[in-house]
Amino acid sequence: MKNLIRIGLLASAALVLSALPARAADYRAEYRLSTVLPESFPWGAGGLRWAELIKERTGGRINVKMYPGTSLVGGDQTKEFTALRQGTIDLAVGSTINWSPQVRELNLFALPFLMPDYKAIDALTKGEVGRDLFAVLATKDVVPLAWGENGFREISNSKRDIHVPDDLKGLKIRVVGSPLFVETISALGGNPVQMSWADAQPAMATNAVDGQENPLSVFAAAKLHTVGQKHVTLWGYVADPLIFVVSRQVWDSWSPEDQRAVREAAEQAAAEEVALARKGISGNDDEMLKAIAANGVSVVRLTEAEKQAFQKATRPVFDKWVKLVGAPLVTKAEAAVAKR
Ligand code: X2X
Repeated sequence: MKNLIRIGLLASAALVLSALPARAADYRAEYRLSTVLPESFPWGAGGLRWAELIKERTGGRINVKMYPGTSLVGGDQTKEFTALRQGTIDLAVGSTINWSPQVRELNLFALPFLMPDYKAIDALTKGEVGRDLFAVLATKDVVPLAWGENGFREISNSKRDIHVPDDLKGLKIRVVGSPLFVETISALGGNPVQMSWADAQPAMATNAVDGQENPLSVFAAAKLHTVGQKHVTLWGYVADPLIFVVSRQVWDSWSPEDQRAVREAAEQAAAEEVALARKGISGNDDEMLKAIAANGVSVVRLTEAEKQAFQKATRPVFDKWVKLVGAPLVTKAEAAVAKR
């Protein structure tokens, strides 16, 4: 009888314990958050803000440290997603471009001229397409939480203004990530050279490459005019969203309360990051454009008619990649853009 009572007590104690939220003692002292760009860029600022909000909202139970420069994978940003799956990285704010070698659907955003304006980006990330892509990511050992933004990628170079595809002839343009970028620049007559962001700046400084393509927020914060980039063309051919994710294994080790806190922190940090990424280059706000021009950079804004020549030249690449991205997803995206 005594034994039975003892077993009963032990069993109920175990039940009570298992119902308690995971204790901070079970948590790691530090979780590693990867980004490509540091806090002087909207991207890194977003990562840091997320870490800060996580600390605040979990009462310090979850301590996240940001590692910019994709330093956890030796600067090779195309290996970031694999490192997340393997446990070298716990959280990330990553670009769709850098993860596209492992998640082919993410090439969607790099289909040339799919998204004509910011409303089009929002129509995709905030709609069914965004949810579909999160569902794909959820099958690959990560928990996607929110969409951020790197931005519309504008082309720059050290040699001349670009108005027509022919102006790209012979220009060596640094590109990153997916072969889709190599094919797009090639289709326009340029010479694409694939390399990491870390290698790109020295390559520009030494004229190993003539140009690159990145959002204006990146151009400005990285001071690309100081590495010879004196000509920028606003063509908005592609935009790369950012995705806030946590590795599935790490996520599962957290209590439901803490998971909620981390999700809400991601949503808030991402919203703030998108606003920052668009500051000075969208709506009526052209402060950043003016600052770039004031540094002696010639800024060319393509008219819709001028854009069409680039769109036409890259159409075969678009069509080829529809199959790789998945035709139903592209059709859904095109419909969402059309009715934005
Ligand atoms: O390497 C780039 O061009 C950057 C910083 O924009 C990305 O990581 C996609």
